[in-house]
Amino acid sequence: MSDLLEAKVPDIGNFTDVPVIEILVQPGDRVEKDQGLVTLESDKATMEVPAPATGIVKVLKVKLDDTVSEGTVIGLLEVDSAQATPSGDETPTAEPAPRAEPDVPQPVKSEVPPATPSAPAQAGPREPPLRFEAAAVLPQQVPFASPALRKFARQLGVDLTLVSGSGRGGRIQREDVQSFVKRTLTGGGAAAAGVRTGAGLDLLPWPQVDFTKFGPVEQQPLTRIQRIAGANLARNWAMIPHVTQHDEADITEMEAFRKQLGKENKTIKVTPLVFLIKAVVATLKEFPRFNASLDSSGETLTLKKYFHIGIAVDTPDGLVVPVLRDCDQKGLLELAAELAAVSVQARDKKLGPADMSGGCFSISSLGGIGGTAFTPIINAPEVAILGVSRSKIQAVWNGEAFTPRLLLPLSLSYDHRVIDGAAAARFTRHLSRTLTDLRRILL
Ligand code: CAO
Repeated sequence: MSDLLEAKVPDIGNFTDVPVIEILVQPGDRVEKDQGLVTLESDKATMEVPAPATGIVKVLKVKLDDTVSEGTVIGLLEVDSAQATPSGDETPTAEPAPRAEPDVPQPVKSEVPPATPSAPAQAGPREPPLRFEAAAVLPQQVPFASPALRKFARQLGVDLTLVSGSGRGGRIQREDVQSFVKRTLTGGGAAAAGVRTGAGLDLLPWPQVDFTKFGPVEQQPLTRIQRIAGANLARNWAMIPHVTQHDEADITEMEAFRKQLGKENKTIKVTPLVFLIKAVVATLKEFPRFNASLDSSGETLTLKKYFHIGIAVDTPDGLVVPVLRDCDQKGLLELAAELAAVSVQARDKKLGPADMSGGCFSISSLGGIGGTAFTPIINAPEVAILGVSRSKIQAVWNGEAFTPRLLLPLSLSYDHRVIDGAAAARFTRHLSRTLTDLRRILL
């Protein structure tokens, strides 16, 4: 006696069109109730769609890279009629939340005669299947890790919510679990790690508001880039004690030189940003602590002897930060050409992970748009970021008279665990002087 049972994507919160990244079973495979059938990956969480009952996979209805939403049928399972109405004995040890009747998977086709009257399948009430809790798959709560990695962590008894991921988009890697175990064994402890990952932050739940009560609304899902960038920004803002030091640089002479270069080089557009890159590199050489990364234990600083600068680029899909490598070894024109190329690549969505990794320090320039100052968020694990606003001619007192000078606003956000306020003020002063007198780049 058997039924075909639809295995559907359960409630996965507000996520829709989530890609299938792994097929865990094949037609003909026998699966246990709650065993994963496929893995879905939202921008920050992986989740398995569980088998609704023990049985044989008859049909798989999705393939790799298909996108699915709540209710999408993943496949059909052949289950015996008794299985289709499991008894309480089969309840897994995990705490399944009770479900209302509509969530019980319904047999779609009966290939066999109905069960005998004595069969419990027809007699007793159906036990609800394991609830796939939406809250459990929200990015903030589910570790971003592959099923294999989660299995590895389970074997070691590691709670992945306490582990920081070093992979792309915060994905947890095998080495992250290994170093977590090492830290725990050597006294770092889960509690310390928990605080550092934000697990110890006792935050209020996000306010749930029905905006339609107040007026017409429209919902717009964030793009994938926005969601990934958002998760990183939120972590960096919550975990790094930011302070922003504001300053300004007199770039009157720099601007005259830039205009001169523009006349001489019609093919390459030289914007103030390339001067900033060179001046930042010269300043990082003077202040090596700014060209560094703090490890996840918060105990060791890695000072870098190379100068790879990340540049925040605004694209229609959201913010990306490509990295220009070895900026100390490149001239203004070479950097200008590279900056133009990566900006185009970013806007054409052609940047790969390698193009956006390895940065030492980032610059976010809003000078082309406007503004007088802002507070950029540090791009972890870097320890500082420079925000640049729009330059403006201002009257500056030179000791004898007011003279018109072009002043460029600078906003340096820094990690106060690594950098003191006085060091930050010295950094921006040095940067300002370098921009005012570019010969200092040669020092
Ligand atoms: N003051 C005055 N003018 C400035 C300036 C500044 N600080 N910076 C740039 N400009 C001018 C440029 O000279 C150019 O003018 P011309 O066309 O007359 O020469 C114009 O503004 C436009 O510059 P641009 O923005 O195209 O070029 P850029 O090299 O300055 O910047 C890039 C390139 C890719 C960084 C930029 O296009 C961009 O995406 N900026 C946004 C970054 C961002 O979103 N940061 C926020 C991150 S935090 O949310």
